[in-house]
Amino acid sequence: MARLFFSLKFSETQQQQLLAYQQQALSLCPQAKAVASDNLHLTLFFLGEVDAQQQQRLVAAASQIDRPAFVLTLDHLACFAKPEILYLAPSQIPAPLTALQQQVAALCKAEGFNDIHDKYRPHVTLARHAKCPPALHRPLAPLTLQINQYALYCSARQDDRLQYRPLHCFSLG
Ligand code: 2AM
Repeated sequence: MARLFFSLKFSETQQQQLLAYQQQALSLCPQAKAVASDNLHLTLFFLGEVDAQQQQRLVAAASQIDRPAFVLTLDHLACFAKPEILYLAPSQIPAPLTALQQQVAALCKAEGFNDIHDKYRPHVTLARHAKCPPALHRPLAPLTLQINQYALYCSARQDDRLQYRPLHCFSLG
């Protein structure tokens, strides 16, 4: 079994761009724990524990998805109280992101996985263990990212470090 999730895949350059936003987030909430730059991602669907056969079927189904690349503009910081995270998010959710997320969620549900949340809220977690005021909502200089790929990721500890590793990448385009 492996702990898996589908997520947009950022390039290394995009992950570096996100670091400037992470610095701003940490200045508001200094005790929070920064997410490592190579772990920065935007979840489409969290699966949890998946066996090898389910994984194969999920990859086969995701390979059939034919969706366009799109532009995503992240423009504000906010936080969830549970889990305690500080995140960067878009004010406007691009229609192609909604369509992609719905299609990915549908294939996961067809395989027997359920949403762990009531409503999908696209966000990039910048820091965890963030005890900040729940009303924290701060506009920032917009960061515009071209999204060309999503991936099935594995979450695992390696050398005592939590790592999100893309197992299969899927092109948008
Ligand atoms: P993330 O913050 O690393 O993207 C399992 O609970 C994971 O699902 C969380 O760690 C979070 O991952 C993601 N998640 C939780 N609630 C969510 C929501 N409302 N919308 C989208 N992703 C969510």
